Amino acid sequence: MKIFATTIALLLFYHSYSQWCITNVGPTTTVDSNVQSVVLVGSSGTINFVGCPGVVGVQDLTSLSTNLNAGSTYTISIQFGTCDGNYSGKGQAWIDYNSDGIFDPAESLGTWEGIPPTPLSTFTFTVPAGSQNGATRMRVTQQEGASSLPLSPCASFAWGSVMDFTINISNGIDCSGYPGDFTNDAIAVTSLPYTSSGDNSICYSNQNLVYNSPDLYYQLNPTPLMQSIHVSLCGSSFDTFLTVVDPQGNVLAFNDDSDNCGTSSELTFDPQGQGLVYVIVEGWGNETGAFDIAIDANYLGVDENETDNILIYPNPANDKVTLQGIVGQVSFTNVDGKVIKTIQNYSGQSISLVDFNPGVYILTFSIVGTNYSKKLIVR
Ligand SMILES: [Ca+2]
Ligand SMILES: [Ca+2]
Ligand SMILES: [Ca+2]
Repeated sequence: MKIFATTIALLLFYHSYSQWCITNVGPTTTVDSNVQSVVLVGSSGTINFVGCPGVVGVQDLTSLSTNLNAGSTYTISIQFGTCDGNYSGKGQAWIDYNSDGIFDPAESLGTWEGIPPTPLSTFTFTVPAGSQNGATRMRVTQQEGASSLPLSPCASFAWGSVMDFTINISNGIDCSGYPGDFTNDAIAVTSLPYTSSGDNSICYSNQNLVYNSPDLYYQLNPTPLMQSIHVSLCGSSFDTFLTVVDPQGNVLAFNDDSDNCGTSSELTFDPQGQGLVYVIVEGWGNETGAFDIAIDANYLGVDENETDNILIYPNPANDKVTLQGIVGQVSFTNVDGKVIKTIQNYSGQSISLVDFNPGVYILTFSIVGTNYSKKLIVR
């Protein structure tokens, strides 16, 4: 029931539903105002489209494409006009340069307003040097009766056009070095505690549809000894949103704003019984930027309170560790529950850790007949 309830809660604050907003967008009728032509000569290839008759919704012209180079300047010629009667309207075009599925205001090529017939509109634009290589979309829209500019690329209205074309960008950013775009490419968290940093403002797309903001996917496999897992984005540069899901998409936990660190997100979830889980980092709304992520776990049977006179140093440890206040049998267990090392008669000597992989280990020992566990981190 908990999973069901949180899934419903998430559905309630979905804002829009797809990359490039292609559903419930555009004109609801085919008559009157319409884009009559679009010409864009690229570095190679040309888009040369003649409009009319009108099309309801987003007119999918993504089979038409041209190639643009990041850093170069081009001119697009658009005839805002009509397929029938002439009425006042406004027009605009965008290219999704960072390929995040959002036509951002900063990605506008130019605007038009008037009552057709008006002269051909020519927008000269420079493809930003930081654009993402590969295929992305250009949208050209004309909206009859629109009250103000800029237009929304995702608006639904009665008369006009919304046309999508394909733009292939070269000489920009190669995103092959930016893993984590989706589950098939998730960043593997192989040991806890884990700290890293990321940035969703380039090379990531909107896959987790809670918000339009592009997301980064991390994956981890909780082990049976993990009692709870804590994920923190505290210290991030923008308003973050955090979700944990299982491979079926069931939401295990989510958080918008932490009690501890403002608009950054933070959560704790119960990994018991879970296999693979995905931790998804995105922004609130369209927000993007740099973030810090920290993931740590609490372990079953680790009592940190009742053994104050026990000292494990250094902790985290590198190649050796010393246990103060412990004599007798000591065992080291990894987070999979496997005993890695047992010392029968420990008496304060330095213990070599050269055979230990980096990670979390549980030390178990007994004092006057009571068993205790303590956590040791090997770096
Ligand atoms: Ca964009
Ligand atoms: Ca998202
Ligand atoms: Ca937030």
